[in-house]
Amino acid sequence: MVKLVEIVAADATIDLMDITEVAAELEATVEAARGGLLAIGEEAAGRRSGPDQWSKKEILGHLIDSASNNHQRFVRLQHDKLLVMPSYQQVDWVRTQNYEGREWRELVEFWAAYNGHLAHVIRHVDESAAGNVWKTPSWEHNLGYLIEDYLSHMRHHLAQILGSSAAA
Ligand code: NI
Repeated sequence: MVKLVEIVAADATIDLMDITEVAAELEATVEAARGGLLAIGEEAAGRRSGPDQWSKKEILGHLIDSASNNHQRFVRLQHDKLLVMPSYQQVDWVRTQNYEGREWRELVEFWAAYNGHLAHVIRHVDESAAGNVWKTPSWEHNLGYLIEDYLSHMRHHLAQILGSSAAA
């Protein structure tokens, strides 16, 4: 497989993997986390540690939002070299969808299934599109970076939910 090394040179702060490896790592991360997530009880999943803190349900909701927003990026950036898009207001997304009102188990299974599809999408990405750019009012990154950053971001939040060792 073609390495992303050249095409993400402008986004050089990340560890570079090839696209197939990212897809496999994504699947492995979801598989490793799923059991631990399901072991968390409904009450614990909905508890906030402070008024401005997300509950576990809301953090996982934020990961579902990340999946849906990045799904758009991963597909659309294979059709256009440059997309100028509105910003994604992540706190508003979580609040508006009332993730507190969903059952924890349903959120976990939805998150896992959605990521199964995203791994499939990533595995079939047209690598000639990896340098195509998503531009918002506050940042711009290419597709190769966005794919790797998607996985890093997921691991960061899984560590918040499960404890740092469980999602490493
Ligand atoms: Ni986040």
